Amino acid sequence: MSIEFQVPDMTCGHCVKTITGAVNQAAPGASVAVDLPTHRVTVTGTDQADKIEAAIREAGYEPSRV
Ligand SMILES: [Cu+2]
Repeated sequence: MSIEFQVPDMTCGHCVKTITGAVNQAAPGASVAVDLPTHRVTVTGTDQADKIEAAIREAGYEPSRV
């Protein structure tokens, strides 16, 4: 099962790094795939969607579940 977020304000490599770090911290052991051109973050190996969404938000971005 994978959890997907759309993060429109993720715009560069720095954002990718910040968001990946936040997700890793919220869901240790999950794997994170980021597609910058489509602003899509896909997380697999966890069911902690709410926790991950909160972590991305805390990192300063506006994620929405897809
Ligand atoms: Cu950026």
